Amino acid sequence: MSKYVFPENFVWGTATSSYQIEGAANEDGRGESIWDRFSKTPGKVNDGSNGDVACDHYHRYRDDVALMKDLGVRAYRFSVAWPRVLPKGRGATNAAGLDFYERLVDTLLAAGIEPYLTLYHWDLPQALQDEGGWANRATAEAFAAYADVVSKRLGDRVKKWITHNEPWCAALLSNQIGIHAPGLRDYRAALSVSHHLLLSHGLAVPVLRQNSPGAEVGITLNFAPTFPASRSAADLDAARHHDGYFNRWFLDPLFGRHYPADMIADYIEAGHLPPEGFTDVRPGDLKIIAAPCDFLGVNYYNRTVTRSDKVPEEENLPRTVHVAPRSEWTDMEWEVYPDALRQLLTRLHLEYGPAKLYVTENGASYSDGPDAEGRVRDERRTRFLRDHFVAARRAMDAGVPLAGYFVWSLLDNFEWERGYTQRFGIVWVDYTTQKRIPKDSALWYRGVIAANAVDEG
Ligand code: PNW
Repeated sequence: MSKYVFPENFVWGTATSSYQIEGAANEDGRGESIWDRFSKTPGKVNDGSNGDVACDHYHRYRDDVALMKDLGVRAYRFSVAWPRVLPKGRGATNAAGLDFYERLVDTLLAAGIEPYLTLYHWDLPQALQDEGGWANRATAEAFAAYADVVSKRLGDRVKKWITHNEPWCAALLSNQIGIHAPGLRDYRAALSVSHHLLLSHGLAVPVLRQNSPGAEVGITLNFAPTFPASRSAADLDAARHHDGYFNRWFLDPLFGRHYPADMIADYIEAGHLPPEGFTDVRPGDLKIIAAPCDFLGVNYYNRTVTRSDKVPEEENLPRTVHVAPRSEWTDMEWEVYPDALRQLLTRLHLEYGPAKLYVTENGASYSDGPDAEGRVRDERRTRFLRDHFVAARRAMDAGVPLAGYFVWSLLDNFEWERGYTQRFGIVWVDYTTQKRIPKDSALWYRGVIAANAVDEG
């Protein structure tokens, strides 16, 4: 059995987001968000639920911070609900909303837990959606003004800022595939959204630096490392396209390149962009988007194996590479494939060279609940986390400047279009009583943090 020791000061954390845990959706002046509207539209969330109550964290944040303290967690990544702070998205601020995040931050600091604050984890004020949402360039300006309000209030105490969580989801999953709020299916609009999200990030970076001296500022992307199903030219091209769609489309402009030319060509050919190209990009935008950051946040859950739909499967077979047998899948039907995390971190380091990286989300949905003694034996989650920690540690051996790791999620919570049917927490939540039970994986995680090391099982 080998022991993987992590560097001193490695940041062990947990992560959540506002709409998924807070509840109190109609309290203390919070405005409506696109997720309130979406989840209350019949047919959008598979169990018909919404975030009105969720984990009631808005009222129980002190207990939740105490829980983290007990686990020895050093850092907590959470998000601010924009409509709590600015109910209409811009203009008048809501004092009670800012007060809540100030209480949360002060409670964290008193517990010795460093706040990592995400400004946008998908709960756009509905009032801004009514003006076109992120497809409207003005929303990027509104975001910078919102960043200003939050960082003016908290910038003396919060020193880690994440502008956006997963712009691929906020753009494509939400506006092209349409299974997240606002639930549109319009490829062209989705690409406009992607640009305005990145632009808003670039506009916010200098604002955060100004209001929070000495802070680290970054952005979190979600990644799907892409593997072609075979060595056929068609499958390789499908992998190139998927990598461009999911990963490079966001990475390239953030790291000072143009949007990928191969993707612009594919999109023009498919009619997703006009023949003139990506006309949303105005002179100067790319420079704004490429504002130097202190870190890149990496959310990793699974890989993608791509197979071209242009070629009959049989024709690929003679050159098919070995695709690992699907040893295990989580309840999300996501393949468990830890080594892709090592490969992903190494690739990001070699091809883009961010100053620093954090895994800002990684975790697994498994339904295991309390047994007769009230204990949650979620061995599969422990194994999942352990194998991914080892993969990350091996990337660090190869020189990747990984500074921390945030487990998704602290609590079972509202899993978007899957409602409460998926449980990602290392802490069980009983949604009737709001009782929390640290699962076995949480107790195991406490040991990892205390030892600053993982034993390979
Ligand atoms: C992330 N995909 O969402 C989010 O940041 C979390 O809020 C969420 O709870 C967590 O992962 C688990 O789902 C994703 O389709 C949703 O590739 C969908 C995808 C990726 C990430």
